[in-house]
Amino acid sequence: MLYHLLYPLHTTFSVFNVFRYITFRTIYASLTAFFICFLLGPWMIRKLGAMQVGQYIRDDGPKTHLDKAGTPTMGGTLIIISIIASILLWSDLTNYFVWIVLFVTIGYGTIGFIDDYLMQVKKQSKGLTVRKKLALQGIVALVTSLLVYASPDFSTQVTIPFFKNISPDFGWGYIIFSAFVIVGASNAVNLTDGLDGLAIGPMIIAASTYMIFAYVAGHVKISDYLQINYVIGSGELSIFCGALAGSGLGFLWFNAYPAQIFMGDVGSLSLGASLGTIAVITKQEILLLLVGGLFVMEALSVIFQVGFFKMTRGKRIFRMAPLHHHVELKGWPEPKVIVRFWIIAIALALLAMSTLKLR
Ligand code: 57M
Repeated sequence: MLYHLLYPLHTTFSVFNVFRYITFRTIYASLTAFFICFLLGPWMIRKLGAMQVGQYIRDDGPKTHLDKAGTPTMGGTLIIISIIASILLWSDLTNYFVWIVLFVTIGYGTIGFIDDYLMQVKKQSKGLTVRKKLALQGIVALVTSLLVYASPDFSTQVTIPFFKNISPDFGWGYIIFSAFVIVGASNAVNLTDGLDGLAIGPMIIAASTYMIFAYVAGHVKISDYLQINYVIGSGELSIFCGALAGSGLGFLWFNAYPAQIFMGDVGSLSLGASLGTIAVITKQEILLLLVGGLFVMEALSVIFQVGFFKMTRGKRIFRMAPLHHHVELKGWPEPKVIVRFWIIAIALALLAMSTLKLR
């Protein structure tokens, strides 16, 4: 809104010209989302505490988690509110992609909210069944993918990192592929969200990385110079990535070990889905495997553990899946696991950024 209200004034006051720049609006979108989370965090924690929206802790996990019982959860609601407010203030609201990413964020946030609400407020032990949750995720992902596919001139070619000459065209199959990326990203972030700051840290890193990719993909000259797919209008998504990273930082203030609040499914599902959608729109779909490599590692540890468990009727590869539980049970203290996993996420993001030149 600020963009629409203030930029037109540049003809009279040249200072308002600054609102035209994506870089300027990205920085202020990050700061706006950060301050909303940071300032409303204490109120949210009190409110959720008063409503007794406290985390139930399973007793079959690492015993160190039992002390966390009653920690307010569903903090993801604040993350989503801060992102929406910041985007409405700083984005070009005529941009089609901004609305698509808002749609998927709110859609997955609603699925997560229902699940959390059933478990934490209504005190139903299971929340939504896995089937119902996956079906809802699939529907929102397919609608999102259709909207992306329908955008003018959108290429259905998939970018293969490090190989600029290989980019298979999936045609209409791109809709299925993109829905798979969105559902996968959302669930991988959800599985990672099991230690204080473990999901939000790598989320900030991934959002900051895609902030650069979105800017490059939306810039006709830089994308041409770096031989990256030019996606008209995608630059505006750097502002979205900025809001994601900013709200993540504001949330991390309270979610840092020892956490005063958890994000809940409302946070983890929506953040993962928005990241997946941004990867699709910026045509860096496969690169998400590197940018979000930590989420991938965690998800793979579950896939291998469950597969092996079923095949061998009860044998395990890891002491417990996801991977963070395995290392916890090996004796790594929680803060060490968190920081080491962040280090891995940063290293993978740097590797992903090298694809801007190595191709
Ligand atoms: C949600 N939720 C956390 C919090 C957070 C298939 C299977 C691997 C699924 C997996 C699962 O259910 N994963 C998804 C993980 C939970 O956190 C809540 O959930 C939200 C995210 N959705 O925001 O509201 C707990 O995580 C801890 N936590 C923190 N700090 C945070 O900032 O400490 C979360 C956020 C919280 C808190 O303790 O209560 C969770 O872990 O439940 N299931 C599992 O991860 C289970 N693994 C398992 O069963 N492994 C089996 C294999 C064969 C499937 C095995 O390896 O043998 C483990 N999780 C738990 N106990 N809690 C193991 C048992």
